Amino acid sequence: MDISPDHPRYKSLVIREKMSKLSDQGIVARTGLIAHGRGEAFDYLIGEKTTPAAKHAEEAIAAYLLEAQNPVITINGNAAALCAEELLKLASEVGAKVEVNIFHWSSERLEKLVSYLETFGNFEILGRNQNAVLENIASDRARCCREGIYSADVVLIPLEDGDRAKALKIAGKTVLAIDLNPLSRTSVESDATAVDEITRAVPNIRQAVKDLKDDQKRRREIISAFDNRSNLNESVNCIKDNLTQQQIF
Ligand code: PTJ
Repeated sequence: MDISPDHPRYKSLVIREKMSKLSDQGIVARTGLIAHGRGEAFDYLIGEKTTPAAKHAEEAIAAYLLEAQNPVITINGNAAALCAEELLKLASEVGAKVEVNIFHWSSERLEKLVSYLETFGNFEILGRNQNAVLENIASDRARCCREGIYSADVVLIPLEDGDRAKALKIAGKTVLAIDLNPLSRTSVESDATAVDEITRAVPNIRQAVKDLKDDQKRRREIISAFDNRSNLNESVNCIKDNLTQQQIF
């Protein structure tokens, strides 16, 4: 489909087309398109920009990743379609492993996603050999890699469902999320949630990694001062403010 760059929602339409194509290829789950729509709706409500609260959470996520002993970034169909290259760059900058972990599970889809990520360069992608099971999770999403998610101390889970965020917490991990919905179980369960669109959030986290790389004292201060619940409240307040300012009639 030809999309005119003059269209006021050009970027959104281009991304939708890409998601749709990758859904045909089996990279994005069909319900991933619905999840994307929910994300777009929340992005509208927060004003389609990084809020000060999101910036603050992105700094905390960078600090947690740099302080981790064994960080892992998990990638599902939506995250791969929207932000693969940036997520892989972030992983190499913080020394994190990358593991494909999907909700709509089939060995064929897992292979497709791992192979898709491998086309972005010389990155090691975990996921083909799921030899461990995360407890307290009912779906196939419990399958994971012993050398990846299973043994990680800090896990970044972009665009995740709430069950898995909770299971990772119960397993004693520090959970970092990117989720446009400040009310989602994932957002609430996590230790730090960036309520931001993934393609804005990941470059911001990468910038914060650059800024904090050589400053462990500052990283520790950021982590100890960060309160996810009050940060989420700030995002909710931002939505409220946006709505009260938009008096259409
Ligand atoms: O590839 P799979 O099989 O692992 O499936 C992936 C999806 C995303 C379908 C699966 O994890 C799922 O169903 O997720 P949920 O429960 O719909 O949660 C996804 C969350 O991501 C929702 O809270 C959305 O608001 C949020 N979201 C969607 N698009 C974006 C987003 N957050 C940030 N940036 C986005 N572009």
